[in-house]
This record gives sequence, C-alpha cells and structure tokens, in this order.
Amino acid sequence: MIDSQEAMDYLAEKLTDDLVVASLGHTKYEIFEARDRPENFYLWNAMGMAPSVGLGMAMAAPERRVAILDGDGALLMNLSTLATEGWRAPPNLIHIVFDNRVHHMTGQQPTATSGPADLAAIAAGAGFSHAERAETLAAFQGAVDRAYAGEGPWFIQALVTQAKRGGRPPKSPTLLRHRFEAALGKG
Ligand SMILES: Cc1ncc(C[n+]2csc(CCOP(=O)(O)OP(=O)(O)O)c2C)c(N)n1
Repeated sequence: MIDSQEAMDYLAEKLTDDLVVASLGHTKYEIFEARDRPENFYLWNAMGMAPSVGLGMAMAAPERRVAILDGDGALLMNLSTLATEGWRAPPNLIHIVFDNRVHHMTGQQPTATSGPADLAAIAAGAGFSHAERAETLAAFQGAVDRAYAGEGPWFIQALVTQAKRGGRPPKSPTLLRHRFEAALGKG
C-alpha cells in the first residue's frame, strides 16, 4: 500500500507548467497541501467531473501537459469518461487515480474497487495507450516517471492509504477560475 502523502508529494515535485485538475475528494486537499499553484484547478462538489474537465483542457491546450488527479469514488461515478478519454487520446493527458477504495469524504463507504473492479484494466480496455496499477511507492514513482518521459494518454491507478492532510483550497469558483486563466495568460 502506498502512503497517499508520499505519492502526492512525489507527483507535486514533477509538475512544471502542467495544468492540474483535482477531484473533489481528499485528492484535492492533498495536492493543495503538497503544492498549491495557480495552474491547479480544484473542483468542489462536482463529483466525477475532473476527467471531463481535464480532457477538455488537454484538447484545448495540446502544448501543455494536463494531469487529472482523481478519486476512485468520483471516477466510478463517471466511468464512461474513460471511454471518451481513450477515444480522443490526447498525448498530453495523464489521469491518476488515488484509489483508497472508499468514499473517504462522506464516511468511508466502500467503493467497487474494494471489490473486483480493476480501473487500470478498464482504462486499458477503453483505449489508453498506457495503463498501470501501482501497489508500492516505487511502482508509482516508476509509472509517473515513464508518463513524464513519453507520450500518453496515461492512466495510473495508485492504491493508497486514506489521506491525513485536510487543507482546504479556496472555495470561490470565481477566484479559482480567474487565477487559472491568469496562469494560462488568458486572464
Ligand atoms: C453527485 C454527488 N453525489 C454525492 C456527493 C457527495 N460526495 C462528496 S465527496 C464523495 C466521495 C468521493 O469519493 P472519492 O472520489 O473516492 O474520494 P475520497 O472521498 O475517498 O477522497 C461523495 C459521495 C457529491 N458531491 N456529488
């Protein structure tokens, strides 16, 4: 099992001018505490929508790498998005799921990945050129390194512990949008 903080800290170090869209759960709190930056677009309440937003970003900004940081519960709520990502297949897209196998935010109800659901296999079947499942920090780091060294779309399922960090990003959508647009030079 991967310590969620160590995984997110490793990823945060890799970011250059990448656009990041963070899912509504603890993934968002983790990346906010690991490395808040204007290029991070945090979703509040919009469960399942991070990959839909991130796919749009990747297609609209092909010159920038786009990292979708997702939760298992959120992705399972909008699983069909994997088919669209695999079909449109932007080479600048990396979709990482921090899979803690529960809905941590709402009381730790188990998700389908606590059972047989294999998100990496589903992503591969949906057309991702690379889809890996990481159960150790070394495997996660290796997958991230490979994703950063070549073209995607990449899907990484990281089996993580439940997050302990809980720092809250700004909640104003207007503020988040404006600072994101400014970072893109479109403000
Ligand atoms: C459509 C919808 N249903 C339910 C919720 C309530 N909700 C907020 S976060 C969450 C769980 C998210 O689970 P996961 O993506 O696995 O992230 P974690 O909480 O484990 O970090 C739920 C059910 C919501 N925001 N939207």
